[in-house]
Amino acid sequence: MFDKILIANRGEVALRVMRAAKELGIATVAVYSTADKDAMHVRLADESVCIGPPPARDSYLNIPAIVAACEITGADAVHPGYGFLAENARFADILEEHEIAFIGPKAEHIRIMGDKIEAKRTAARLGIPSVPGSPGAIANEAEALSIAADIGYPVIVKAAAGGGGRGMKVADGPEDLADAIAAARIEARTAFGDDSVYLEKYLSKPRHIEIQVMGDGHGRAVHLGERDCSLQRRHQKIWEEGPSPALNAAQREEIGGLVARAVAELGYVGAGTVEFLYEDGKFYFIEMNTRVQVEHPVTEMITGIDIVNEQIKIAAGSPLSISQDDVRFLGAAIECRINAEHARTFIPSPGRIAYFHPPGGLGVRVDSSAYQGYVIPPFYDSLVGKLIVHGRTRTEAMMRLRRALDEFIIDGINTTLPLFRTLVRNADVQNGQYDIHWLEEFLKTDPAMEL
Ligand code: MV4
Repeated sequence: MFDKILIANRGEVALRVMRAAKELGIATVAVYSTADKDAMHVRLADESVCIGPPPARDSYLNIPAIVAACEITGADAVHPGYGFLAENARFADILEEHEIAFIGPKAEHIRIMGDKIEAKRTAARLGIPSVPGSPGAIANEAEALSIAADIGYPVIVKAAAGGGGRGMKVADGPEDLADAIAAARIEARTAFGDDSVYLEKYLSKPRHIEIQVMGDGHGRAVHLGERDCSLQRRHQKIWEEGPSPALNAAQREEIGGLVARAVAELGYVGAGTVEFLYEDGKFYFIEMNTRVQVEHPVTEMITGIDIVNEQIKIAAGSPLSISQDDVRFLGAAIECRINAEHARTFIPSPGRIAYFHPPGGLGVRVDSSAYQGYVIPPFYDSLVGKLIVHGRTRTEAMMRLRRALDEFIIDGINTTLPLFRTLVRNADVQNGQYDIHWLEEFLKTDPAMEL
């Protein structure tokens, strides 16, 4: 087992990783930018190292500074959290060259899944269904027109280097295709420095359902069920829940089993999430995330499995401590991402938290690094904390969420708490009747939007 883990991250996820390390008897090192000298992750770590000025590229993305922090403190492993360097294959390679363990998958698998065309090809080879489309990158307009005619319109043009929705354009008919390709290429070149694009049939009203998996690289893998992340705005998830209101136990076992077998065959190491669009009872692979995700607590609440603890043990070479038969799904969990933003305009609201009172009680979990008097810096994401509730049924979880949201007090900054208080009372949300477009449509018609 490791002696000392350096956490190459900040905020709630840095605390999340430290909690798992501490329970395994492992010492922790925090790294921080000068903007984060008063941050809770610095205070709760055994040791801390300042790695640079506020901009992330000079601190949390500064690979030489992070490697130096490992050498200074004698850390033998790095947990990257999510975001920043979590899916940077070069970072994983550099750590290996320095004989520091990367708590995550093999660099090879990070690289494959970072290329969306390669990821789809790999999924297909492993028997995972995906959206009909071009077999690889589009060479020219003529090829695109021919493939689109085969699969039928509307089609979507996606950046091979994309993800998170950037570089995507929909074409409703052949007359739109050339413009869609040109626009997607420009966006892709600007955002990723790579203008390769591919084509897919456009699904008009899917849900976003993702399967949590863990592999140990010894040929074993399990699935931990699904999360429904359809409630999102501009590709930012705001509400995640499990199980999905759209699936039954037989469907869960079928897609979960398929994904777990594929991940085992791939020789995947650690935690991963296989993302699908789900429409008319069918699953279509879109991407795989090779990191622990923001919404992993939803799965932890319904399975009782500590995903970060398992990540650490697997990275240290242990086989998976759980078999598929050990995984039991109990009740329902919902996570709300509380952001430091206005609840209707989503304008960021950094600044001092004048008063902070998190909810508590049975089935309530708050993952946050905020505290009363803390000043949220303007340089990073706007997540203040995550409220996760668990209940024996989805109805119980919803009532608990309503109660916990009413109890949560954050003064001094704007937060998205009021939006969640509205959503938890909404009939469509209560009935689980939503797709990936529901929230943006709702926000257009919500009377509170006028405020
Ligand atoms: C799609 C799609 C419809 N059809 N692919 C957006 C992010 C990227 N990961 C994939 N995305 C989509 N791919 C096909 N063939 C619609 C989306 C999409 C979306 C997907 C998941 C969650 C939210 C979304 C919001 C808009 C569009």
